[in-house]
Amino acid sequence: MTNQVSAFRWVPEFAQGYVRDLRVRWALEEAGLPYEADLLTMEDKDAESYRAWQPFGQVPAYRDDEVEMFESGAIVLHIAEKSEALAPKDPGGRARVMTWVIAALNSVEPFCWNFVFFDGEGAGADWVKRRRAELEAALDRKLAPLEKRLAGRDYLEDRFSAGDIIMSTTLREIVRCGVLGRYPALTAYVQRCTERPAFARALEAQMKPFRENAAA
Ligand SMILES: N[C@@H](CCC(=O)N[C@@H](CS)C(=O)NCC(=O)O)C(=O)O
Repeated sequence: MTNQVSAFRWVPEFAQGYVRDLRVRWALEEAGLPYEADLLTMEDKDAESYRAWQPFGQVPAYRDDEVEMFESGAIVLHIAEKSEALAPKDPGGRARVMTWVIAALNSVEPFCWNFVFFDGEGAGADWVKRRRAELEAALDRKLAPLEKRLAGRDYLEDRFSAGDIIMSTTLREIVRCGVLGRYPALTAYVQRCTERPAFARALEAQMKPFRENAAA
């Protein structure tokens, strides 16, 4: 069977280009593996059949001949097992890739997500105004060490890997809120990663149905 990735047929403009199936599409593009997108409406995601595939009714979910799974980080790690384009062969190198994937999802993404919320649904709320500085300081405690790590390096390790897919898509979320601009190495890193041809193909594949299904 062709590798399948679930994605939305359409999302509001602020989310276009940021939906997390992008990570999976990008990994598949880097690995040179073909796939088809299973496009969902907002109603489809609540169907029992989809919840059996992705219990939270979110995207992405993924299946191939061997597995059926969800969670973008887990899926990208699974694809990395199939392709040296995403992880080196040696166990030490693979362990480092897994480490960066989990670091991005567990140590960095929750802090970035606060700012996506502040500038979206939370914009203007009193508690956001009160807590923004404190949460920006918490985010800085994650970004400053990463800035140090990436100064003078192209990627998190000595080559591009699945870790860079997850870390750069995580950091890319906060470019819009202006916080990343204070970190030149991280800004250059996100730009370097997202200039990769495989990223451009993945982004276009996500955006195409949004254009086609845009409300008239
Ligand atoms: N931890 C999950 C998060 C998935 C996620 O947040 N998906 C969003 C799109 S980026 C979604 O499906 N939102 C619709 C909803 O929650 O109803 C992953 O990385 O796969």
